[in-house]
Amino acid sequence: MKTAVDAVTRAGEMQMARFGTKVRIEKKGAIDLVTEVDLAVEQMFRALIAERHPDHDVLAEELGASSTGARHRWVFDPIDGTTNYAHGIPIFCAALALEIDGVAEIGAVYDPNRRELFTAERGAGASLNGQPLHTSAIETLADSVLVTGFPYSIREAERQRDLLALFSGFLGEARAVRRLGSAAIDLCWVAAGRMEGYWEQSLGPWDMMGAALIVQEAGGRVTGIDGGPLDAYAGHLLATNGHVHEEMLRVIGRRRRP
Ligand code: LIP
Repeated sequence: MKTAVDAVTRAGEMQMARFGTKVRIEKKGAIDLVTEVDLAVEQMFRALIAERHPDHDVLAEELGASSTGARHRWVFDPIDGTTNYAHGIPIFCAALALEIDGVAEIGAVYDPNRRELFTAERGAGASLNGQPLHTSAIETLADSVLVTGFPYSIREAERQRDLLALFSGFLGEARAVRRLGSAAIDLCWVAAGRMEGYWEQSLGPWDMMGAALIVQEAGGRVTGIDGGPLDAYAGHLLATNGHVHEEMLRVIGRRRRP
């Protein structure tokens, strides 16, 4: 956990040092960006793990995976919310998980704009800046604030129609729906009881793995978007305070094509 906290807080310092300045931006796709800060933060992270845990593997968003077959694997997103970061929108973070034998055992997310450090260890609860985290007690969708995100493939017509059908379905059922641009922050705000449910498809494991554990350890429920067991490598999930999970699955069942 010390390595996890050191990694995400150091990442946050590097993010803020260049935030709002002119940074080099490259396109991985039509609307999928990567900045020089994403790359620098990931290189810092890889050096930190190589120094402290040289026999561990790393999987991170920008530079891929080392695969030595180690039991321990760090899964890292150097900037979750890169589009926000590149446009000067202060909603981004660094997010990581530590997998042991394929199971996420530690999660850590640091939001440097609000100086909020979210952590969780499987079976030991979740915390925000050292204080226990709990999901909200709201029991109905009509009283809930939800949040989602859209994949970089959103411009594909068929995909867009399906995604907007789901979005409008929840608009008609919930108090409000938000789209913040950072999956890990979306998940941590569900864990903190600020929102009641989050769903998204086509994510990377680095976007969701650590923060999904934080929701679970804060008393929430996390499944695949179809209600099956969560698989962070399948790219889709539904995370809630537990109370509204079944109601959200019913809306998804009506609105989502398999
Ligand atoms: C982003 C996610 C966000 C999603 C974006 C993108 P990135 O991750 O955090 O929830 O809607 O499409 O995947 O690319 O900023 O690390």
